[in-house]
Amino acid sequence: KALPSGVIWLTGLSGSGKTTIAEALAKEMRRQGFRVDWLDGDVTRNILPQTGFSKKERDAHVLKAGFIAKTLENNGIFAIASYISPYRETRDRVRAMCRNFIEVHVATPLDTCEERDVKGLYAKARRGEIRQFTGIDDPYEAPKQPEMVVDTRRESVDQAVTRILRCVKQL
Ligand code: GGZ
Repeated sequence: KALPSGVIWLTGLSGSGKTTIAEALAKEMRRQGFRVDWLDGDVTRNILPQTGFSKKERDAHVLKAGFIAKTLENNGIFAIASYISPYRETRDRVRAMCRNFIEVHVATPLDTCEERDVKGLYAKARRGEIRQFTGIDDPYEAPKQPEMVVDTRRESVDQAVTRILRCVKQL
């Protein structure tokens, strides 16, 4: 049986661990013979135009990424997408474009993300140097029925990858 294609959509706060999980997942899936492409918010933001953080701009960014993801899926590739993608309705619009859509909520709580503050962005947001920062002065709407929830406080990256792969293999 041919390996399936699909879209694995990682959503969560900045610093929740989306990029780390996406990278490990892509590596493991390639090792297992899947054709994989990985789209990351931080990367596509610098490539796709319309890079601001208003609702309108975030929605446009997420929909463009969703369009690329579904195009990859239609061509036999597994797209792994890591985006804050804070708006539920917009994620659901992406879901509707795809055939096999696995929404993974990387549900690391705000206080943990803020404690880690890998890039110092939360500190800047608290000082008001960055506006419209997700979780601080901009909303994050958690998925209501994601295919999977990952809590990086309780689960290692490898464990999360293993569970996501189990979901993939049920397709
Ligand atoms: C949220 C911001 C902001 C604001 C800059 N709000 O964790 P990071 O640093 O490395 O990745 C985040 C990235 C957000 O890009 P996304 O494309 O994932 O967002 S969205 O889906 O909403 O389009 C973060 C950084 O940019 N960053 N300013 N105000 N994150």
